[in-house]
Amino acid sequence: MDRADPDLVVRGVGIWRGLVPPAAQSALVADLRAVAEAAPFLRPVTRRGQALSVRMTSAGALGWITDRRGYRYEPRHPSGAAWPPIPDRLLRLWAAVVPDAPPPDSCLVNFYDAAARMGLHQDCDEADLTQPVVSLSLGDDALFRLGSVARGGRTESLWLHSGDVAVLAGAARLIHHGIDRIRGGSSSLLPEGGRINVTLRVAGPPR
Ligand code: MD3
Ligand code: FE
Repeated sequence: MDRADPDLVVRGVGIWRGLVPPAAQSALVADLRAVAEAAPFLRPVTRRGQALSVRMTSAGALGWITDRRGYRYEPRHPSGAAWPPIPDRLLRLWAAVVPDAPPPDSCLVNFYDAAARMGLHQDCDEADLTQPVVSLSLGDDALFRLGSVARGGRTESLWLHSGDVAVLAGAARLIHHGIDRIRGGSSSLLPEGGRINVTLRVAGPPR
């Protein structure tokens, strides 16, 4: 897991194709199962009460939550338990792709079934928006859409596959992005199918 340059750069987003090899993908799925056992997947709702189609949980000091009170980072799962620690394998992935960044304090785990989507949005709930975000795709292929920092305008789409890693840094950190579609049955990594996306972030204030 050590390739200095991304395979492609789309609108400033660096993408490493298959950076995580199949055996490591399986090990990561086992790590994430343990995370979900300690912090069960949630079906989040927006402030307006709209259910997201993506199920979510987190690891690390802070987990991203949305409910009737809105979007935010919280130190605990709604059960009241602290989020489990970020798996070491993911901390090593972060260090390999963003060696100059401080360690991540948040690991958001998104689960998509074949019908799930994520609308175009910006990630701006983190305290320091100059810190990078690292994303890892596992399982079924996903059609990823990239817009601009400003709202509106043209967008560009590409498929993400299991083992692909995206790094969102610099000007690309505030770009609009979303997931339009999951190609059900395209991967056998997850026995029940679907896709997991893991995003590692520095969410809290500098410490
Ligand atoms: C571009 N997740 O969790 S990952 C999210 O596949 C999120 O689950 C999507 O958007 C997913 O917020 C996309 C790729 C990604 C993640 C963060 C970004 C792209 C990004 C932040 C800034 C720009
Ligand atoms: Fe996002």
